[in-house]
Amino acid sequence: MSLDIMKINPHFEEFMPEEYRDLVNNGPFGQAKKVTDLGSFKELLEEHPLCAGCNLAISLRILLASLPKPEDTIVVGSTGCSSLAFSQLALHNIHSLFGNQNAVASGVKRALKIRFPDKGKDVVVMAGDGATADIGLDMTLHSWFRGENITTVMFDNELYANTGGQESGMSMHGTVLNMAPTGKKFAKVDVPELAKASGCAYVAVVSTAKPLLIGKSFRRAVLIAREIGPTYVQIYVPCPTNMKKKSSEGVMMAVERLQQDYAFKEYISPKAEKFLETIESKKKVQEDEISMEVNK
Ligand SMILES: Cc1ncc(C[n+]2csc(CCOP(=O)(O)OP(=O)(O)O)c2C)c(N)n1
Ligand code: SF4
Repeated sequence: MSLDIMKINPHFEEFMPEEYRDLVNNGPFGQAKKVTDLGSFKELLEEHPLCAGCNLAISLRILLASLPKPEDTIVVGSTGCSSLAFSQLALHNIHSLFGNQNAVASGVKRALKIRFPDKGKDVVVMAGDGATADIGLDMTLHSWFRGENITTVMFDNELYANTGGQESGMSMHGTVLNMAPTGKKFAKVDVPELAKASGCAYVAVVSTAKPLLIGKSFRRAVLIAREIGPTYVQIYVPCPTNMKKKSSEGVMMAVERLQQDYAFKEYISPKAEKFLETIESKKKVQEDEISMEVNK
């Protein structure tokens, strides 16, 4: 997609569906939208079929509002609850076979580099913990070993939600689930440490208890992946449905874990740190100039 493609031919304007016109005229394309702007523009995800109170849905909405260039972004998804929302996504997206998402994303990114050598296209994987750290772990790790310029986001709801509640490698030790009635027998896999050891230039651990940090870390991850190397963002997205909680209790589950293992954490490689200093100080100068203009 590009901004040119997003424009409607004036001769067809009156025949286009209202929703589409709204997206072109009021969507985030070509504008730098932020999490705090949510609710003030036409969003890229609407009327999704995920459960009421689903934290995965909340985090997806935040991620989409934080994309640096939605018009030049391709999302690669995998089977799981998140894939049910991708059909409602107003972005280029590919549904890959369960577990293959990082291999597919690597190919897409390489092809786009050849096809559009002068135009950065961001390729972002968004998948569940089962897809990322169990069935797709080899694809995930090997994309990091190869240093692919892609961002991987794991929606960590600590179980296989879409198939009714089996344990995953990311479930906590002892957790009892619909299909793990005697509790999980081993510890949660430490994927952020694996990501660091495997060559990720940026790793963040965050949860729906901290929406602004989801936006900030994801944006950093996408920008660093463009220039430096693979990046990884792990988001705790409690699943009230499978954990037998009320739909209103999901975010509180994330808040409770803030004091435990799901406090915000970031790892930035020295090269990525230098890169961030340059782009974030440039942005600060631009913001200061805008606020000076506004206050004149
Ligand atoms: C190759 C393959 N194996 C197994 C499945 C069955 N399957 C569908 S969704 C799913 C679980 C997904 O779990 P996770 O990645 O954690 O995502 P969630 O549903 O929790 O968001 C499984 C095992 C499948 N669709 N394809
Ligand atoms: S089952 Fe859980 S993860 Fe899946 S849509 Fe419902 S709340 Fe979200």
